[in-house]
Amino acid sequence: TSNNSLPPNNNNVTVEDDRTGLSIPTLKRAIADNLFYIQGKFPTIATENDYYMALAYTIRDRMLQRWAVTVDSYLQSKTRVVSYLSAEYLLGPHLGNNLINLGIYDRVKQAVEELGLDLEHLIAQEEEPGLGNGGLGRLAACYMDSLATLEIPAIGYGIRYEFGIFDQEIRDGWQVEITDQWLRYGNPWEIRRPEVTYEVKLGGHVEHYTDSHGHYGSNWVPDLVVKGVAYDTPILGYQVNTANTLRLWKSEAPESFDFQAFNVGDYYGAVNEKVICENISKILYPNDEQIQGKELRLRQQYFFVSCSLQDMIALHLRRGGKVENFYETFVVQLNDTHPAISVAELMRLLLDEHELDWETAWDVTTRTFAYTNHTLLPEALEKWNLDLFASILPRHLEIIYEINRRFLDEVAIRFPGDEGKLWSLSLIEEGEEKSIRMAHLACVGSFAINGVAQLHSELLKETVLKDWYELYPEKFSNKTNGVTPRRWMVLSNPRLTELITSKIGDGWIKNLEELKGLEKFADDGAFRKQWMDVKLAVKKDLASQVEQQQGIKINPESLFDVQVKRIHEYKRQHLNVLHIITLYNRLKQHPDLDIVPRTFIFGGKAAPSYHVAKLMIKLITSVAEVVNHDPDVRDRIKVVFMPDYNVTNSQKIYPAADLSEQISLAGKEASGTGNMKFSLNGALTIGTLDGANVEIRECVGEENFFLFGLTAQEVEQLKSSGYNPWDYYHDSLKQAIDQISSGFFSHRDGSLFQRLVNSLLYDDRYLLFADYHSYIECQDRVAEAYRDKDKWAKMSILNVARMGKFSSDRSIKEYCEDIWKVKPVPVELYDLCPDGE
Ligand code: H2P
Repeated sequence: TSNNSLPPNNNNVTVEDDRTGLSIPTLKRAIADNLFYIQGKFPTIATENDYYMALAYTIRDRMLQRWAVTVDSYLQSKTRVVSYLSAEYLLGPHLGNNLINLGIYDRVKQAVEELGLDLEHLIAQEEEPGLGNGGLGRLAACYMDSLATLEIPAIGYGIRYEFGIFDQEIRDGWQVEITDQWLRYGNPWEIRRPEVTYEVKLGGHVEHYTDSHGHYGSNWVPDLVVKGVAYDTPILGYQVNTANTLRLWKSEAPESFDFQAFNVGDYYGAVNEKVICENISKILYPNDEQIQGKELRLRQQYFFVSCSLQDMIALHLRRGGKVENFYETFVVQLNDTHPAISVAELMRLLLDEHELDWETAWDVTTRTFAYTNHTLLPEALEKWNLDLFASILPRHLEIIYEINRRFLDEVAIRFPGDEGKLWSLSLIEEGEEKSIRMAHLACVGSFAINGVAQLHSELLKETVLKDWYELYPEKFSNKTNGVTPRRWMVLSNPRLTELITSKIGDGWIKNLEELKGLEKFADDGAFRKQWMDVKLAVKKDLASQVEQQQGIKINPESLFDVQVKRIHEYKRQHLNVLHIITLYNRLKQHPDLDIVPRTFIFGGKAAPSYHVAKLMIKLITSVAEVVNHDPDVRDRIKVVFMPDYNVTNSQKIYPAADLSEQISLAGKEASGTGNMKFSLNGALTIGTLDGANVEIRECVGEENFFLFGLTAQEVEQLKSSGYNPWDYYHDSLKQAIDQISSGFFSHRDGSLFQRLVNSLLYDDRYLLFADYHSYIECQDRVAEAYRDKDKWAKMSILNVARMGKFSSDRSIKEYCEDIWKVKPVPVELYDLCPDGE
């Protein structure tokens, strides 16, 4: 790969550096070079993955100067840095996104082609880091993209799980979980920083002492110390120099301790402890019902929080800051309560390690944190059993007691004689089993609290955080979620990106409001046709993928009706199934009925121990089997369950959808972000007035949105007046339910779905029956609308044109202005090691 005829080194000729150059020959040479010198392979024996790795290193090289300069400039500057603390990051593959953000997608495609390779195949080689469960982790990833694009000094902290969210296979219609070995072939995007390590204590007891100056102090004597090692990944902004850092912690055993064990001759004991240490960052916990009481999860949360806060303090001191001014360097956003232990940990670090007094430490702490809530479901609010907590974090328990004591004094002054208030606001839940309420810890320790959509933020103030709102109304605000148009349009839907750009230029990629410019083409017949041609082409791609992977033939001209998200009863995938069965029964009754052909597409994972969710998957696949094979249906309906729904797969699904199913029970979905991705890609929404659906409908116009179902308020009324599912159990709903319970879809096995059916008949917490008729009626309107393709095209164009609000850039700007008080700091590239140094 050497170049024998180097141009003469005079000032008229630029010699491109093989690690930074962007010309096609240089890129080709760099790829070949990395293939040989990093992968150790000749082209003749290289696998596609070898080429992917060679390309990934080639691209990483081209990011490094931006990254190093960005980090350096934050250290030099005095401006505040946003620290995003999240136990989950659902990043999706990096390669394609980095090419887009560097603005070199096309030239790299050409270089790769000239080497006889296909860029899309190489991109598909990447194993995505599935370090999250769903929307919450994906939101963190979109926010990292926007922070960098908006040139905001920021760092994301999290856990480098060795195993991310499980891979899902479908066997005999059931979900089977497979360990996600995403690091199997190495990860070219991360850099291990062995010098950036912190010790984290666990367990043991606390000793109190008074020193010679009469100062009272606490000494935490742990029974285990683990080491956190930083792994850094650059997060590039879109066509800016900023490359922020995502710093993920891996747990390891401290070097010291093998020796101790050797001294006492306990070799196996030492190995065992090493395993215990390494286990902490081993695996991402699925979003299970029974997450509470999982000791390892508490250790994980504390582990990453402690490493991150120690790191921030170290960086702050390195910038020359004083510890009592910590909040001037960092503002820390808590992504849900997973990192809420931060409040007690920062107090501990300030009190015990940096010897601040309580008042100063508390002042610093409460100027540092802000908390985002992501759910109203009471069962999802984290609580830790007090004894469990005490056994892992004895010092933090003391600190929490002290925070609580002082806080409750304040409450008692505000609400004299109101025992109920003390009880409901306390950080400790009393009762048979005492526990620590992590949301309360987050609320008391944060200067700002926000929900993730208007409705959600309102409901927070009326329900789960009502007493907190009463106490601290000024802390509350709303920050409606958003998604990054770079991944969710430019990367995943190049055809639509090109069409839009041909009409309004490419400014919308950074300023999504510019999509408004499309409105004036909504009545242009030729444009509508182009629009629908793009949609059809994308649908054909998905159809051939489905046929290839599952052998199911689907009609690209049919209405693609899609529901992809975690499987959960409140999200009501089974309501969608009831509609499918209803349509099927209509066809059986009137075989020649003229219906709009539909393809129902599902995707999503069920938490491994959430049995009803797994049964919902089995119901979908069982109904699919019957419907897809019944000759009377004549291919007018098809049902597809796409296995292993993840970021990679979803990038192919959103662009192909005609109809977006956002059918959660009103008041249950905090925001949703899939709803935004669909609408941005031209799907129309059928949805309830829940989460961000409300705002999407406001923006796109009610005439361009299919609304059904009870409102959150009506849900509450109906529930308090005594809801009875049997009141709705008649006609087509009864027929559908009876078929499920008679075994019609399960080879006459009437017991298979009994648990699911009973949960509906005898409880129906999520009011499927109450919303059923409204849903079916609305679906009929959808079908009628789809018959008029031209009108549909107009509605679809208007949906896209009016989605400008839902960029994560807008969300991040709001966080910056209202909560973080930070401004963009453009990064200027400079030579970090000029010649001769
Ligand atoms: C959750 C909420 C969504 C919200 C998302 C991000 C926890 O995601 O339920 O309504 O949009 O956080 O704020 P999910 O259900 O997808 O896991």
